[in-house]
Amino acid sequence: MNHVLAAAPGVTLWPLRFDVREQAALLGDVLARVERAPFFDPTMPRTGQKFSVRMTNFGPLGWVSDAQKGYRYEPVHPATAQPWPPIPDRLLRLWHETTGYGAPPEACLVNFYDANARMGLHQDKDEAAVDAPVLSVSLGDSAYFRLGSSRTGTRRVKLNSGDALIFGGPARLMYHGIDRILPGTSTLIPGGGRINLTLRRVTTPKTRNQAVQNQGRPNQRRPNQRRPN
Ligand code: MD3
Ligand code: FE
Repeated sequence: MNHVLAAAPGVTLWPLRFDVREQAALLGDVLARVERAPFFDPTMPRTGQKFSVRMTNFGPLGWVSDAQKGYRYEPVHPATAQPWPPIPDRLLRLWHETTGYGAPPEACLVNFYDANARMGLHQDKDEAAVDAPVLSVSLGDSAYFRLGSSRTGTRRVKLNSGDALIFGGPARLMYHGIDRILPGTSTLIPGGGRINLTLRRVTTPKTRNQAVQNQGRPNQRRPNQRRPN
């Protein structure tokens, strides 16, 4: 496998995990779903200040934020009140291929960055399932990603269209953010900009497939799995 980024333990970068044709197919999956679940403008807890990033979600749960209730996961879109569209199969496949986590992701946050958008350093702490890694895929314009805190020191990593990034184990609660977008670095998204797709497990799963032990034995009953009556 062609991965590894020597930035920190638990961090894996796959440059160009999706080639240009796959990026176009994934963007098609995303834009078709965005028609049903349009980008909304999340706002900060208490102050109600807008983020510069616009968002939507796919999957059973979606990350939202507003002045009244703050950061949280919700099963429906804040504007349409409809369930979020399903997570694209090619992203579910990537999750199972790369994370080895024996349960599916529940949330796919879709962030849209225009040329001026950014995201300040933060931790992702709104998920009970901190044992699950976070998987992110970048599409469109490149961005400077920042990793680490003022306490530990930070590293800058350039993320390009088609790159996949996993944060697990000791890296799951690392500080991270997007310093800036590099406009005009990709022609993938009509009108320019960057889309980041972040897959997360939110709730602790009741049961997990034993990923490694079960590899290549898809139909075999696992030791702790009940027989149907
Ligand atoms: C490191 N998004 O939505 S994805 C976010 O490019 C977010 O849109 C950025 O941070 C973006 O919360 C970065 C990469 C990422 C996602 C989750 C992480 C890095 C992470 C969780 C823990 C550590
Ligand atoms: Fe984050």
